[in-house]
Amino acid sequence: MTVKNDVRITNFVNGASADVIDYKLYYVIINEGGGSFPTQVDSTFVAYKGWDLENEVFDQNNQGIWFTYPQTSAIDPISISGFRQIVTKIKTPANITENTSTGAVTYSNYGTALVFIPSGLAYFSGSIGGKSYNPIAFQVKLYNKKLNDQDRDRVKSIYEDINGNGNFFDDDTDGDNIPDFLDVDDDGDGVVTKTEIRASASGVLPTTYYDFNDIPLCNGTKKKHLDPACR
Ligand SMILES: [Ca+2]
Ligand SMILES: [Ca+2]
Ligand SMILES: [Ca+2]
Ligand SMILES: [Ca+2]
Repeated sequence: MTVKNDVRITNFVNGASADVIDYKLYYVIINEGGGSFPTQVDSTFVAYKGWDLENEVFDQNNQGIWFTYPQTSAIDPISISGFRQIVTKIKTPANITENTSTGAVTYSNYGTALVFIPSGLAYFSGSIGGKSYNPIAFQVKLYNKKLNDQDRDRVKSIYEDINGNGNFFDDDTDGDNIPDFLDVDDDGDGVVTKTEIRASASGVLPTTYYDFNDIPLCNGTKKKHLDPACR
């Protein structure tokens, strides 16, 4: 498939990488998986093995490690663009079971793929793997995922890709350059989203996450938190 480099300079809407090249990402889905696809902004628990062109393994994790994008702290592991983009093409396991006596976790029917990543979507001139400007290959296994609410406005990030194109950085309802999934006041009406999505009848703050469908509409059309005409 042809992809763009999704590396960002900032998390603002206009913070995309200056790299506009079309890259070819070659991949083989070994098993699609029996669960569900993660989005760009979900946390993913991934086991992987990476090879360079000399067929040497330069990085490997068999147990799985959590990746969160965008990174929430400097200690989060950094994933490369080609790696991130392939993980959204496979599904989580159909079942995750833990052996209560040994603690061993078994993932059944998880998504796994093999991907060849051109250097522009990999470490580029970085030192990981020690091979600058070389393409690399990864096998990835998606063991689990977690939905996030990056801006803590009680609307899960998966519901903040308003135009539904899989890119969370191009949705900016109020045009203030902060994408909706990172904006505490999505429609810029001065009332924060987590207040605005209160059920209008009770006025009570949701104690758990709202199902997106339960967020009240403004004048029967747009969701309240996305329409500055209602607050
Ligand atoms: Ca949110
Ligand atoms: Ca979008
Ligand atoms: Ca905004
Ligand atoms: Ca608002």
